[in-house]
Amino acid sequence: MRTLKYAILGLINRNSMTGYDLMKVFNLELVNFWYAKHSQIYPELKKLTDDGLITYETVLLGDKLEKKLYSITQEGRKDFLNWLAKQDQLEPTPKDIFRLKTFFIESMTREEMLKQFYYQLDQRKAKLKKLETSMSQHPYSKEISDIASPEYGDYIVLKGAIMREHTYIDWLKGCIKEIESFTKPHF
Ligand code: FER
Repeated sequence: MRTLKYAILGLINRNSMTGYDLMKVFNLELVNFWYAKHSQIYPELKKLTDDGLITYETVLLGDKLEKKLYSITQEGRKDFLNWLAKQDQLEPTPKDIFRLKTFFIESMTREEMLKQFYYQLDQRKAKLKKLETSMSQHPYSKEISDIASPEYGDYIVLKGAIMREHTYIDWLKGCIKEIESFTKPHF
């Protein structure tokens, strides 16, 4: 499934925008949880246009610069809403290098284990702090309380991320505590 297709349709469904606007939203908002390469976005816009799911008008920006302003077509909106309504099966657990290393922990010394876990813990704490800062400034928690707003979607995604990081941190701390309390002679 071309998920990027739906990310783009979803954004254009909110507002008509140029490729540049779209890129900005990707870089500022979606990038938090949905990374896309710049090089993928323009070809996808072309495909969506060719398929009649979006259309564009050429607008003049300033004196000379022509830009394509994309809007969603009726067919595009139908496709997007169908995709939204579809129920998704769980995907396999995303790959995580640290988890794989953890699996092979028996080949590390106790010192290496702790070093690795403390480093992950530092990074996770920093990430959580960033997320919590975003939450404290989030427009939904401040002034909007309408679940039918784009801000609500971002807010609940962010809330989920904060909960996930708390759980991850608890797991790291639990492992550290266990490793530190373990005193087998060969350590
Ligand atoms: C945000 C929404 C989601 C945000 C971060 C996320 C920094 C992170 C999501 C994740 O890590 O799963 O507004 O702001």
